[in-house]
Amino acid sequence: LGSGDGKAKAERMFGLMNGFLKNDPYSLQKDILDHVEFTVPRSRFSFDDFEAYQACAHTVKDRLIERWHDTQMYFKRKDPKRLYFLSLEFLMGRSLSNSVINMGFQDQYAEALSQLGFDFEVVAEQEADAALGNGGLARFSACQMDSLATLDYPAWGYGLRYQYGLFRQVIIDGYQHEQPDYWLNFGNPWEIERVHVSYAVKFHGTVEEKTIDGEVRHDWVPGEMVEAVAYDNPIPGYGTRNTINLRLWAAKPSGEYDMESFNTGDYINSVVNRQNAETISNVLYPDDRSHQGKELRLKQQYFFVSASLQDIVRRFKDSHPNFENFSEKIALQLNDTHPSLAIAELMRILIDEEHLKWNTVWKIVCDVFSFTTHTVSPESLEKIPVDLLGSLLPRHLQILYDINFKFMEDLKKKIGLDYDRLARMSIIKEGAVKQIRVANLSIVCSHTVIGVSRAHLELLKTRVFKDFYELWPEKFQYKTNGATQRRWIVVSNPNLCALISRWLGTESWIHNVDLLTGLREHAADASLQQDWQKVRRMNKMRLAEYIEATSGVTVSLDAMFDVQIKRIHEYKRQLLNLLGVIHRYDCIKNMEKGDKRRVVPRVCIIGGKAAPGYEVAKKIIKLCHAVAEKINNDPDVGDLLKLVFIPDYNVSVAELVIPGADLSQHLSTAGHEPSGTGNMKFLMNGCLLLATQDGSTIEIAEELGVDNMFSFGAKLHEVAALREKGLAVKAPLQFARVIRMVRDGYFGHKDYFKSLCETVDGSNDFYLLGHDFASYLEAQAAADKAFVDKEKWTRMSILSTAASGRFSSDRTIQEYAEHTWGIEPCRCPF
Ligand code: T68
Repeated sequence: LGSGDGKAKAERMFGLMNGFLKNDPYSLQKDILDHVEFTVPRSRFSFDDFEAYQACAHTVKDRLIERWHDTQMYFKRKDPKRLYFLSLEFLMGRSLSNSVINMGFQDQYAEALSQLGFDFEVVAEQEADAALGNGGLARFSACQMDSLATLDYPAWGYGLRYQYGLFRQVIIDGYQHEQPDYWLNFGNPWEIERVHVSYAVKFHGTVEEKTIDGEVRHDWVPGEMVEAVAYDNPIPGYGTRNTINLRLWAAKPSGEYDMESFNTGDYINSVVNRQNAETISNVLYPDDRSHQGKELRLKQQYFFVSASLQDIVRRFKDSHPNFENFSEKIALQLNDTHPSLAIAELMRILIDEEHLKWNTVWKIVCDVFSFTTHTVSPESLEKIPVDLLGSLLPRHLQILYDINFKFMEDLKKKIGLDYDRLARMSIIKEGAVKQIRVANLSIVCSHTVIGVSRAHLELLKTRVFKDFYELWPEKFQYKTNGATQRRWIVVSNPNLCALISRWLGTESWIHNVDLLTGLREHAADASLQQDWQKVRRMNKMRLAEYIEATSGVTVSLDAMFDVQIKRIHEYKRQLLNLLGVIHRYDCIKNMEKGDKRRVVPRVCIIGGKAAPGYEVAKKIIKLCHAVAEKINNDPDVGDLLKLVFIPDYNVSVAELVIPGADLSQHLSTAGHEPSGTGNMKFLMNGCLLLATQDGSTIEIAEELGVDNMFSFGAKLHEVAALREKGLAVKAPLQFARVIRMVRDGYFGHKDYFKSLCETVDGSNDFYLLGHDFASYLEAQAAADKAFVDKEKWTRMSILSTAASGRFSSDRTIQEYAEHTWGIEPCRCPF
């Protein structure tokens, strides 16, 4: 805190604060009421659940800020190597319960609120999800932030503060409609607006070359300037004071630049044009790949990386005299290719603004970046039209050409004049429309390229990035994804959490999740089994109430709750699930009355959003509703089979659904799911998996034993062989029969479903639904059989939770920290 005057001042300030904020229930109550009265502001004699939530959130934020300051001050003093995690998407969900639990004030808050006449759970449910992301990639970013904070790593996340998150899904007549997600409408008590932390981000214009002292300098004169303003979101670790930061940028009109246009006299239009700047951070692009080549998307990407890098370089310069040890002090993680313009931006800043030499900067760049890819399909790799980039970011295009020229020269020395391979590996794709291959750029300029599961790395090595792997095998690694047990057990399944702690005799598993293996020895214990079943039934009850409220369907708690929740996509094969349901229905319909007694009752639950432009996915949603309509109203079926679609699937809905699931389905065609993380969350919660051998499920099966799950479907090498044969596979008769039912209009909407049926017809059946159908039904039958044996099912359920330790994002983050980023824990001691 400095010396002399500074120190005396600091001591006086500290005295005035009277120590840290107090966290006993009485102090919390007082603080909550203060916020009700002065922040919300409502009268302390009259406020509702939502206002209680707002006030409560502000008291939590105050405490977070305190810890945040301490942590950041400590980082500054210690100056450890820092990680900056760059991601265009974070699916944070709700913050209240998570923050209170991580800070350790859960009981105090519950008591404080209860004495004020409120229920903590009800208050927490008032919070809107922060849905600044699409799916797995974005939720994984959020899990990683929790683990980084908990493991005391000196890290920050950077992203965009979208005004509208992922669209809300509304179902009308069984069809998906998209509505905007007005998540900031009632304010966001969690964020801290930093009006003083802002940077100008330039676009368009021209690049002028000047020679100064014999050196060529590039002066980019922009045609447009937008201000990036920081909004900080504190992320508390569990069981530590460490609180890290997620800094999100919002676009605002630039203060200085537009004087000229105002002087031209068209005042109104000038104001309107300035305001247009804000559109940059307006809305998250839904992942339908159609955004490729869109100017606004490119602007978003550059806006966010430019502001982040300006901020990172400024912070570095604050405490370092020069850039000599930049790469010893900073690791930059590219979360997929979306932030990869950061490479060119760092080069631009260091060369054009800091006047470092090209070779020096090149070395820095190659030492700081690591790149994780979350895709398997070469077609979905991002490409930017050269013309678009040249017009929006003229200086960056020059830099990219320079990088590519140097890379191509080096490559020729290594592989000779193999023009096909050179063309494939080039960062610039030649052709009628020249394009930048962003993945190639990311690989060339990163020290490490990371796959998200072992199987994913194999695909990268042998298919997606084969040429690069052969050139630089040492660059390629895998770090299997994970999920944080804090959110996915402690917050979302408190009863299971308490039960686990009781049986393990400790709560330490919450930050040392390997301890969960300790449950294995008790898996057959009758008393644990009984408690386990009780907890699971309570969770099912909660889910059943939610189903009734959202879809009007009453379900039996004795039925197996069978869940598939994730983005709707052909490769994830929700259609296979639906065809299985139709088959089950058909069997029940054709059964003798007496045989029905042997049917294991099921509630089939599907949830997920379809990208707005993805027709096939939207038809799958409609089919689900059409089939549900028929089955749920058929008196021949009753409680033996129900089908429900849960609308507007998001993080909070997942928190409710996952703990209540008996069985969960992960049906991707082998070789198509890079990792998957939903499977891990179900596993943690003791839900059995019915899955293909794909992505991280392969590793789950190894950890759990394949006998403890229901595995089916073509394996990776078989998929390849089948496709080579031109998919000349005969689908089983049952498959043809269920398809015919849909095609012939048994569920109505005959014309509408025609093209959907065609997607799985013979040689069109790219995702092999026909081929896998028989083994899928066998796996389903095995699940039915196991479910009837309560003792066996419960044992498998306990073993699932016991095997989930390896799939914690704590393990993932520790591996990244040690093998990729080279960062060490820095624990704030205050
Ligand atoms: C997912 N990818 C993978 N992408 O599909 C999943 N894409 O297997 C994996 O577990 C997860 O990433 C985490 O590694 C995505 O979620 C996107 O959401 C996305 C968004 C924009 C553009 C492209």
